[in-house]
Amino acid sequence: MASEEDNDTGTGVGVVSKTAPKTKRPSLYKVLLLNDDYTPQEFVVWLLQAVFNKDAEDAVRIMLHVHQNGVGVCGVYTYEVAETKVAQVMEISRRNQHPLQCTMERE
Ligand code: TYC
Repeated sequence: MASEEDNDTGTGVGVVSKTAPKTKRPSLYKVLLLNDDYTPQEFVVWLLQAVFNKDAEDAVRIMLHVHQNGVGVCGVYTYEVAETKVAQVMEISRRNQHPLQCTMERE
């Protein structure tokens, strides 16, 4: 493709244009843990540390919030990360025969 830069037939007058780079911020998703009557509290605390990288204090706080309120936020992530965390929670819970449920919701 011919341009001002690669031939000698131009007028010597060019157009400088600059468009701002479009960096669209990704949507974020809350990963929600649901309460149930059967999953042991210690398992939920362990899971929050293993899957969501919470320290022991935060893990206990989140577990108790879910226990008392029925639902709680474990973390906020981009779509694919949130999807992976939900899948990990469901799989680890299933393997341990706990009915623990986890979902995600756009912020
Ligand atoms: N309610 C459960 C119990 O008393 C503990 C629990 C907490 C279960 C949080 C699930 O997401 C949950 N053993």
